[in-house]
Amino acid sequence: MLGLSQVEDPSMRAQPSSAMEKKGAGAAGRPPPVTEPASTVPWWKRTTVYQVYPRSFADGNGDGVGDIAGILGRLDYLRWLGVETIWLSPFYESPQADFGYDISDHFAIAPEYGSLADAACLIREIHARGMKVVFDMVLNHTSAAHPWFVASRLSREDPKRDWYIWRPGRGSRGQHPPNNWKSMLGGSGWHRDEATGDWYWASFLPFQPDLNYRNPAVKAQMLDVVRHWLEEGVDGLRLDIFNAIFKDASFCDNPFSFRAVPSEHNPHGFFQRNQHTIDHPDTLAFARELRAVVDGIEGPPRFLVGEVFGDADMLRRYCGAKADGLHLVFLFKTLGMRFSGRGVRAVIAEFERAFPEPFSPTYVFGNHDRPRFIHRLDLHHEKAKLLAMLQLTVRGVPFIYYGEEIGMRHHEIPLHEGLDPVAARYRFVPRWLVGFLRTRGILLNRDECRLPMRWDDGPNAGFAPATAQPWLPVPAESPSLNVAAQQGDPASLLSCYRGLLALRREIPALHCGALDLREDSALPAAVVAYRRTCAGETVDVFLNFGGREVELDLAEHAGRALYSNRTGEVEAAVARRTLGAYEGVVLFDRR
Ligand code: TEU
Ligand code: CA
Repeated sequence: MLGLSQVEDPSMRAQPSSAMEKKGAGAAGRPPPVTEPASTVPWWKRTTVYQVYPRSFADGNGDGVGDIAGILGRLDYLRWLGVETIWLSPFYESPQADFGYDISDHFAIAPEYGSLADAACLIREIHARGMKVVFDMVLNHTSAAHPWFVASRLSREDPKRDWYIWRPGRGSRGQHPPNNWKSMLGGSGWHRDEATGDWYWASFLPFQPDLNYRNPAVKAQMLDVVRHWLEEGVDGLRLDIFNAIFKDASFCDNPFSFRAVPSEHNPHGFFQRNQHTIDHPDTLAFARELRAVVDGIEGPPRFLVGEVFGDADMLRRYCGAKADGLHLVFLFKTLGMRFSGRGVRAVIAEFERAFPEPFSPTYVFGNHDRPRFIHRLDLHHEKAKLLAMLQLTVRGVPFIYYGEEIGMRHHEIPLHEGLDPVAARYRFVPRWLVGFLRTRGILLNRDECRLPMRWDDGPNAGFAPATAQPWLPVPAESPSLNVAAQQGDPASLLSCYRGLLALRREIPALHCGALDLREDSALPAAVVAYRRTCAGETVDVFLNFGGREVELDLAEHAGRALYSNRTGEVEAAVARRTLGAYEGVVLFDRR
């Protein structure tokens, strides 16, 4: 068998962490680093990414808030799991009004998460385990508490005035916003400021004023921020609402639209087309400029992944016509994907068409803003295993959101109890509408998908010591919905993820091969089938999205190895005549 058991090392079990003691832990008991397969395909196209939301991952000092020390204590778990790249949501200095997406100092770490030394230690320890690290970067806006904005709002003459987007209001006393532009959350994105009576622009929430990239000093400063963290050893950056960076300089009104609610693949809404506020040609040019900066950094290649919204063709434009823009963009269409043979085939076909080589699609089923996908699967772990098999055998970079590997679900928290500023903004929305939007992939209270990671069945699910009060609730759960319970169970969702991650790592056709989607009328409609090929090696994948057993003659695969998501084991293909409900199989040649 391929080295599927290679990382089978009991010392890699997650342990209740006293992270400080683990910090700087020596090599003793540490698994060997992931060996880089020789390949001409850049690492970031072959990698698997795991998103950590630091506030909710692990609390190292017992104050109820996740922190860097906590993450350090869990790195061996991530290494054991077999993910290759860790993306961390922001932990820079911030008033935490949007839990880190409101930065007040890009060069400092918020004390509740740790220190600069801790961040350096984290980068080092991730690298020591053969993994890569991606930081989150919010270029579009800062916190209103950032010293730049504090200065900017003081007077029209302040040297920092032009660092943000200020306009006089309309009407005789400037009492109306400068134009009709709406923020991404609906309602005017213009906010009048007392000191001068002028209005500033904020694409997201009022305390997140947008920077003015038409001012060369702003651009230069933010490029310095980017360079700084890459030079500190960070392997990539995830770019927050990158589609909003440049606004039209004419400040003309946005045109009317009948669309009420924006969606994953159509960001227009609130009854306007955001023509002048998103996807500006200058933002696309900026993507290329950033790419050049990143490519110019010494050391191993780094990558940029952009959070942008729209249809696949629009998104691809961010990668540059000559693949000279952002390396990757999130494709959120999967979040609304129907769990059916047809639904899945349509998504793969669209991504393959819009992101042919040398571009690469991404496969995302959740993040810190979205409902947890497992609810679309009726909390069914066998369905989740099939989804994992799709995500980890298809062509594209998979992004796994923490907890997906154990089937963590979201829990309903009423808007008025929400700590999320988006929940506060929508606190008068009736409960039925909140529920409806949730089924449509929109979370008005994002606390629901940010609940503490479930490490074990003990107090606070092992996220924080028993005496601590976690920042978000730790709801009662089934005793098997945690890492410790599932690590010991070969039939668990966690074991399935781990097996698939190993398979993907070890078979080049899976992590860098071409994909051929089979549109074969002889196949049952519920079955999605594709072939991955790389340097003469072929791997075939069959995924049954139906709840019934289907016939599948694998005679032509006689002699090959077969890996099933149901057993997590490798068997001989020849004996197979059927695929069970929600069963997926990967067929490959043993070496
Ligand atoms: O999110 C941008 C965004 O538009 C959505 O994902 C939004 O959070 C969601 O539709 C609300 O229901 C990014 C970050 O991912 C998010 O956490 C930040 O709050 C936001 O930007 C501002 O920085
Ligand atoms: Ca803490």
